This record gives sequence, structure tokens and C-alpha cells, in this order.
Amino acid sequence: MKKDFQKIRVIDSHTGGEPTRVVIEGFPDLGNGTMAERLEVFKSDFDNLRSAIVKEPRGHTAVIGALLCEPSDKNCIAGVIFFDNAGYLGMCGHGTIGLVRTLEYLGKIKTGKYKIETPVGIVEAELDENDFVTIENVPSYRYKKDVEVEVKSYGKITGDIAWGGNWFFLIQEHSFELKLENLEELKRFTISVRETLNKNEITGKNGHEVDHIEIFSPTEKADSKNFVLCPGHEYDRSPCGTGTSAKLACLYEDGKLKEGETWKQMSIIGSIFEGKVRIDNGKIIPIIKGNAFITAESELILDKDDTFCFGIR
Ligand code: PYC
Repeated sequence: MKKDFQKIRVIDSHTGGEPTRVVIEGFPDLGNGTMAERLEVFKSDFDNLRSAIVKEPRGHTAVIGALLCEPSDKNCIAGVIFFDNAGYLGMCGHGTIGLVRTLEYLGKIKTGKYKIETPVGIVEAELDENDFVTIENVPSYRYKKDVEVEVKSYGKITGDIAWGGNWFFLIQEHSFELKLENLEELKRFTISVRETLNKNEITGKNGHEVDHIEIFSPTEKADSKNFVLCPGHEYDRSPCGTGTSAKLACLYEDGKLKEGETWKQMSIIGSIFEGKVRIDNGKIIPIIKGNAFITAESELILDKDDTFCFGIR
């Protein structure tokens, strides 16, 4: 008997090395609410599809999913809900750059400026003739400066808590060399910091979990190099659009970056985003520029008889 498979069409890309898997067809209807409302339906009714799409055996721990939706705001070209191996993201900078290149690949957009609806607000994205994408993120800010935590085996660590579309703990002072050879050590350290923040109930605004940890070091090739721990214990191969936004907000608030001045943020693998801030009615609007490349166009097949149909959970 012919099997009744569920099929989901996706386009894969990478932005500065960090993968994005845009779901373009085959996902169940989440209703007509805002992206924040549809995110709740996604979480409660279809979380198994999140893991089916991004986790092994179809994906891997670094894949960020992006569900392409009809926007509820008609000024937007698209709506999007980002997700990963651990759960859901508010915004995703590298993912938005990947989404814009995907829309171009699909022939849905040409060069120009577009608005995109996310669960945490509307962002603007401009695709230029060199295939670079510049995004104007949601307003970003530092929530707490110089927060001290005692991290087991590492001692006293100080960082800032900032919002860039996701919650970040940003650490400037540490003893690590930011290079790929130190990946396991960097992960161990940042996971310990995250666990300490959780244990001590140190959160972002309204009790939101600080689920991204970002550490920095100087580099000759850019203004700064970072290592970003993502919620599912993977590291961001890109310089992290929302993490760079959080960083830009802190720099601006410290008087270290002026409005319109360029900041080059390098990732642990050497990819670079260019950042700036624009001030709008006192709000810090981060502007992030990067590029993405399409890597695959495929149809995921879900066979209910497969023990690992919904991913290795
Ligand atoms: O680019 O904002 C970003 C991001 C978040 C998690 C992975 N990448």
C-alpha cells in the first residue's frame, strides 16, 4: 500500500557559516494571529515538527529553522517564526538575512527594502545589488550593567544583560582565547555561566531567561571577535545578528559607539557582520549587514512509522 507521507519543503542557506532552514510549504496552518500568537500555537500543537525539521536525522544541532508565514501586518512582505534544537527565538539576525536571500531565490523579491514581521516586532531588511542584506532590528537596549556572578570552577564573572531580539549576557573580561581549537572549553565555560544565571534567577526583563551567552575579545581583523552560545548549547557560526545588536546597544550606552559609526563584529569562525546604530525617539535601532548563500532546496519526508520521524529528541 502506498504510504501517506507528510512532506515539508525547505530552502537551506548559511549566513556567515550559520545555517538557516526556511520552511516554505507543508507546515500546518497556525491561524491568522500575529507572529507572537502563532508562535504560541506552534509551541503547543506542533513542537514535534520543530524537532523533525531542525534536529537529527534531517538536521543537526546548529540548524536554525524559520517558518515562513503570511504576515498579519499587511505592510510586511512576510512573517517568520524562528526555532532551533531547544525551542524558539524572538528574532534571528543571521536567519533574517538567510530568509531575505531565500525570498530572492524563490523570485518573490528583488533588490529593495522590505518589512518582516517577527514574534518580537517588525524588522526592516534591504537587499542590495551585491546580494548583501542590511537589517534594521527591533529596538535594543542594555537591561543591567556589570552583573557579577560566581561561576563554579571559574570564579567571579562580570557581564551586561542586554536585549537584541533575544536575551544575552555579554562578557568582556575573561581568560579565554577565542579560537576554534578552544571550542569545547568555550562551550563549557559559557554553559556554566548560563546555568549560574538560571540558578540565581538572574533574568532579562519580566523574568525572561537569558539564554544566549556572548564573550568577546580583540582582533586585528575587526573591532571585536565573539563566541556566542545559543540556547541549545550550540555556538553561532555567524557573529550573531541579535547578539551584535545587544553589543551595539551596550557600546552606544557606554559612549563607545556613535550613531552611524560602523562596528565590525567577527565570529569565532572569522565571518563578519557590519553594525551601526540609528537613534529613533531615544530608542537604539541596530543595523546589521551581512550576506547569505543558498545551499539546498529539498522536501523533508515524515514517515509516521519511523521511530525518529520527529527527530532524535
Ligand atoms: O543571528 O541573531 C542571530 C542568531 C541567534 C541565534 C543564532 N543566530
